[in-house]
Amino acid sequence: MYPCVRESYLKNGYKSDKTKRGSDKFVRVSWEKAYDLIANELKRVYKDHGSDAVFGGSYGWFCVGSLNNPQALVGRMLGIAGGYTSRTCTYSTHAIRQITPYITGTDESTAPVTVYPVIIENSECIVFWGADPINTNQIAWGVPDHQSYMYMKELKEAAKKRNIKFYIIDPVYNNTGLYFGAEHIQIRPTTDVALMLGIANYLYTENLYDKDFVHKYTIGFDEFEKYLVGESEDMVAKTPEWASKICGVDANVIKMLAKEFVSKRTMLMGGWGTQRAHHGEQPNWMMITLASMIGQVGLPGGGYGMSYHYSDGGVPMPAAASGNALSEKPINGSVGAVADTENVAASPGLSGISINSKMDGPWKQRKINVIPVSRIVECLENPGKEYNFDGKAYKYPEIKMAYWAGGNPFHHHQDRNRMVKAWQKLDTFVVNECFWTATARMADIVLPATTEQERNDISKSHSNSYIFAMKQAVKPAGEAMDDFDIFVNILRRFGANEVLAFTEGKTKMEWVEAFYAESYDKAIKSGVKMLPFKEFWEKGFVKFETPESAKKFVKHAKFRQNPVINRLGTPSGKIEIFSKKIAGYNYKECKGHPMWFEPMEWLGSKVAKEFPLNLVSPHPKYRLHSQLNNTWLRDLEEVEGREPIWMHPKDAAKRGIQNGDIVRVFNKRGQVLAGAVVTEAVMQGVVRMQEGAWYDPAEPGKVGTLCRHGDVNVLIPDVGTSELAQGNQATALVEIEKFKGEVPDIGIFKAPKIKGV
Ligand SMILES: Nc1nc2c(c(=O)[nH]1)N[C@H]1C(S)=C(S)[C@@H](COP(=O)(O)OP(=O)(O)OC[C@H]3O[C@@H](n4cnc5c(=O)[nH]c(N)nc54)[C@H](O)[C@@H]3O)O[C@H]1N2
Ligand SMILES: Nc1nc2c(c(=O)[nH]1)N[C@H]1C(S)=C(S)[C@@H](COP(=O)(O)OP(=O)(O)OC[C@H]3O[C@@H](n4cnc5c(=O)[nH]c(N)nc54)[C@H](O)[C@@H]3O)O[C@H]1N2
Ligand SMILES: [Mo]
Repeated sequence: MYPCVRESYLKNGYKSDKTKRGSDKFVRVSWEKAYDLIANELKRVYKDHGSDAVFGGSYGWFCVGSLNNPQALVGRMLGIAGGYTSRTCTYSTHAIRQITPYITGTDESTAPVTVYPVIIENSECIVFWGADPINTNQIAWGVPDHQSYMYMKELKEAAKKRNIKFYIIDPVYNNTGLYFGAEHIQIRPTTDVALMLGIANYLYTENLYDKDFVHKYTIGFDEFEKYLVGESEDMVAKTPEWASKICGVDANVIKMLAKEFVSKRTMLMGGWGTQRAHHGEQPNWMMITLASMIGQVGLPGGGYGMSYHYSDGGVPMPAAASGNALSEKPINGSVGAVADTENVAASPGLSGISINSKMDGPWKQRKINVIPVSRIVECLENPGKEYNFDGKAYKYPEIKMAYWAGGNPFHHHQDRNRMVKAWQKLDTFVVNECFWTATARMADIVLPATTEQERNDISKSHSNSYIFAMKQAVKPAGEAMDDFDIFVNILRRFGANEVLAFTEGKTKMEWVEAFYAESYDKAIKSGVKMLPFKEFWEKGFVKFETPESAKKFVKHAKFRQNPVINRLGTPSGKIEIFSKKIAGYNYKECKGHPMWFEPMEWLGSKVAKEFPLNLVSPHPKYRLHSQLNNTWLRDLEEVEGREPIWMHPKDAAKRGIQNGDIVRVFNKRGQVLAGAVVTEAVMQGVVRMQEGAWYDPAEPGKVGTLCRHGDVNVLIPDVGTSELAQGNQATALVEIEKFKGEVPDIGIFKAPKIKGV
């Protein structure tokens, strides 16, 4: 409701006691006071430590809207004020997005996939591999219009008329398995590469794989082949029996899957659950290798696709997105469609405000440094340390101040206790938020930001079928301000030119109109009709028709037709089962071809003796990450006010735990309370807690304290996937016991007491 400052920060500024973050009282201040504090601190840090010392990478989600994109705006503000350290990659697709451009020349997390109408007509076997599209398509990067649900329903109907076999390869029988009545292949977490190798080895030794495809469309199979049969590296043949011991899937089932995949038109639908893991670079690489051996890449209904679960992937779309649609904000803000755009007819998109857009004059020279997004804590801990990333060596900058707007790092980042400690290295932490999240409570200065209901904006649906007028529905609560205005007011403390560089002389509504005008011009040029702005704003939306051609799109069909003319964007122009480039980096944990590497924590590792349960942390059904956790939606799932943890009946019985018990989940990194849900939907040895439950420390700011509510990231390790992607993980080994003693009340959903209110 009001700008607030932490009490000891208000007294001592950047010299305040940082260990009090989280436990200190907050004091209400005026907006003018808050702006002064921030602008002065920015100036001090720039002067004493340089522009790298300000972290403005501000990763995370936020309300929909092309203008009020707080992340882009905070970057834009800092870029004008004096520069900053930003970030590259996302917690969503860290590994897949770094590895796949080497393999197929494109970021497979956003590359278009064979569309549903083609699947519905042609596929005979559909494999949801670490994917839960029925759950995760609920959201979109933009306004979700949920067209994928219509198609998934059609697919289910089609399966009644002709035989379509559905498999789900997952430690959990998820929403999608349930919806399609899929056969569940229970796999131990983070062992997918072993299973794929077992299938590949069987196809190879039984002579069932497509030699012609491999020969014509891929490169490096001969290197991989040696590894597959045990003539290189570990000198072990990757037989189904070998794989079975690692992944827990019966060797006969592995052989059955191999035969299924080559005898039916098979679509491998890979989610991103497999790559959010130690060595997360390997699964997608190996899946593309396996699909190549099956040989159906480029055929209708066969091959692979790695975005069916996200933002209406597989839905035929009317237009190329020129705005922030297809990917989650690369750092320069110039987001948009990726290389492979065969399926999109030219027509209007909608652009949004971006970090560097039209920032001319002296501001162009401002320095913007970059770190891989999930290495933020490592960076805070190790200023000046050298690290490898994607073939190059870098040095971590020394960060003194961080500004977050749109995102909840005290939910999304791993190893919470380590993070709480690392955060104490910051002189100053500023947060724009709409709610009293765990992150807002760790801030020195908190500014109340409006939500999309409280302001005007414009957005498109992810499927490109609509542009929406997002009209203000209510007045801002309390003294809340739009992020846009907050940054303008900070820049006023720098000068009129700085303000002008930020606003470009436009009011917010003029920006909204300008975004529309850009699309309008594109539409006119490509012969598509659009209403003039005024009429659009009145009516609330414009709709675009999907061209028939988009309903026939088959991924890699053109490449299959002619791999010389339609070569891929890799050095060889083919699918690179062996990558000379990657091999040349000489990384220990990511070599020239896909391989099985033992993850740091899995059911086969030593740690499992002490912590025998493998925790997975998928995306929540009734939230967008941590958003909406402070609403009645909690009542739909929580157990005694705690985030649920799913456990197999046998694992529960062994520990004397019953459905509905409050349990303590712990490992060497930390401890959380959770509510037991005893169910066979999760395989034995595996437990499941969704990401995003609000972090509720019993003693805020204290390292090692109990989280009373069930923030899974207290337990997940913060170790990079490998030197290639430096990505984040989402699994861990844990132990669970019935909670003894008095159950503490939840504190996080009550707003803190504020002095001066
Ligand atoms: N263990 C584990 N951890 C994970 C994952 C996992 O699978 N397992 N998934 C990872 C993934 S893929 C992601 S994308 C991240 C998500 O992590 P985040 O994107 O950080 O999570 P959200 O809860 O969506 O946080 C968005 C915050 O922005 C605020 N907000 C909304 N609108 C506005 C606005 O207009 N202005 C401002 N200033 N603030 C606003 C909301 O109140 C909310 O607190 O989590 C990652 N963390
Ligand atoms: N309702 C809802 N939808 C969302 C979001 C949300 O917060 N809520 N977040 C959105 C965002 S930002 C993103 S990035 C996407 C995330 O999309 P994904 O990353 O695909 O989603 P997850 O739920 O993390 O994982 C998908 C499946 O992988 C399984 N899995 C986990 N580990 C393994 C493993 O080692 N092997 C195998 N085979 N399977 C495994 C999980 O059990 C789950 O069923 O979802 C988006 N959609
Ligand atoms: Mo994500």
